[in-house]
Amino acid sequence: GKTVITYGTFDMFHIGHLKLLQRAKALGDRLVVGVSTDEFNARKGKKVLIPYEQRREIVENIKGVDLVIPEENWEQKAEDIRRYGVDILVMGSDWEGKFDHLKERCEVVYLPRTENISTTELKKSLINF
Ligand code: C2G
Repeated sequence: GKTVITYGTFDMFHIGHLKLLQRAKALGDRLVVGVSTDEFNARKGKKVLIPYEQRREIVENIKGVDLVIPEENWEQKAEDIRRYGVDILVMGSDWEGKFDHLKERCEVVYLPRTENISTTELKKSLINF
């Protein structure tokens, strides 16, 4: 069967994350998800509200997700593709082109982001809630 991998922070899990994971899984038979650790997000310069352990537990319990691994750095993708026998790397279109160097190792697919939802927007709407 085909193994698909994708990576993300998945902070304040929302419909955009769900639709990405669903579409990624539809491309294969097994879906591996790399969830960014709190330390890696700090290095990404990305503020995160929900701690890694909770983000990981939520993603692990999403139907269709077969394995969750920690994403600790930018460099691990090539190793993960080898280690998990990955056939397809899937990312949302905001990453378009950024992982083309991995095309030597597996298929790389960028899927359109889901409109009108993002963690940033959710945070903004919470302020006035
Ligand atoms: N996404 C989406 N639609 C949205 C929001 C997010 O399709 N409205 C997708 C993103 O394109 C990404 C995934 O959902 O593929 C996870 O989004 P984030 O948690 O924001 O991921 P990010 O912090 O960009 O981390 O090494 C890659 C990075 O870890 C990606």
